[in-house]
Amino acid sequence: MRVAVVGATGMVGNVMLQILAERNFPVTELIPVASERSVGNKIEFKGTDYTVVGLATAVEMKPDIALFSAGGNTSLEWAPKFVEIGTTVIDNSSAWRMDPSKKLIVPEINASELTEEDKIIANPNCSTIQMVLALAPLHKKYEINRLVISTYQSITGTGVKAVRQLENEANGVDGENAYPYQIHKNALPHCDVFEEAGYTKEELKLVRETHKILSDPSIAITATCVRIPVVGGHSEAVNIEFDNHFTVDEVRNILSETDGVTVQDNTENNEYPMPFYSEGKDDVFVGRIRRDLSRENALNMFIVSDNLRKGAATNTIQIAEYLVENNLVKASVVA
Ligand code: 2RA
Repeated sequence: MRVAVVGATGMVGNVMLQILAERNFPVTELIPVASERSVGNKIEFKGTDYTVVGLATAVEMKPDIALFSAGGNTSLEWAPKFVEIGTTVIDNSSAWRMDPSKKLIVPEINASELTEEDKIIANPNCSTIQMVLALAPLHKKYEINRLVISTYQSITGTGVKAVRQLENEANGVDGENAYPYQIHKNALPHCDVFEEAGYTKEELKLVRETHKILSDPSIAITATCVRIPVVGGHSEAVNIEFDNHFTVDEVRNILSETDGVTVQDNTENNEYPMPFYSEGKDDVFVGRIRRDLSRENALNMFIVSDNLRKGAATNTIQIAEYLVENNLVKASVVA
């Protein structure tokens, strides 16, 4: 496979390269793509140096698959240009997620929806992926009617500048782009821009993307997304109200049997998910599973996952793996 990684020098792009190698994805030729200021730089991938190219050059090189993590504007402008020359695009930005003609995929839930005609495929937002992976089997069994979500999101979701600022603030260095909110010792109730009715784009992504992935716009969903000074992954406290009766043991068993989910739930041993321990792993970790004593058929749980891996790069590459395994993408270059 001739594979382009668009945004190869960014945080998610770097993790994509790492995971392509880790999972031995059938890359016969890598095309690292970045902004003009990085063109010409070398990137090492599986022992071979590749030269970073610009977007126009990458299109001319006719990749079979292009993995995008380069922002919504770049995706909107360039994904169609790759498709024109036959490339299948998997995009990490929010640009295409709510487009009714584009599929929004978490492979364990809805990869079977994909066909050869899907040439731009949207990767959901990190905080959505980890949540729906745990909720999908419970929705199928008990039918969710309401979700109340509070997230505690890693600074890595904001990008490398924010991570650098966190380090600078923690080391008493006023970085040149001083993050004005003292994020190294604060909780910032502001992820992405404010949109309608006082909600941020991040909070509305959780609502809209969950409806689309679970194919159920009737679920009542409300969210508060908070940025906290950790780097290992995103955490979410989720309150779930079902239409039907459940037992906590049943829920634990269903989650334990769900691909990609690990249950960490033994409060006697202080065993529960934490971002420090999810970093570098692909699983979604679920714990603090307990009945909501204030409402019938309601449940609380705590969900943690590495937002750069399953929340972005790994999910993207799992989609690509599904396309290859099901012959939905043809390789122009055979190993
Ligand atoms: C964030 N999910 O955490 C968003 C984008 N990565 O900021």
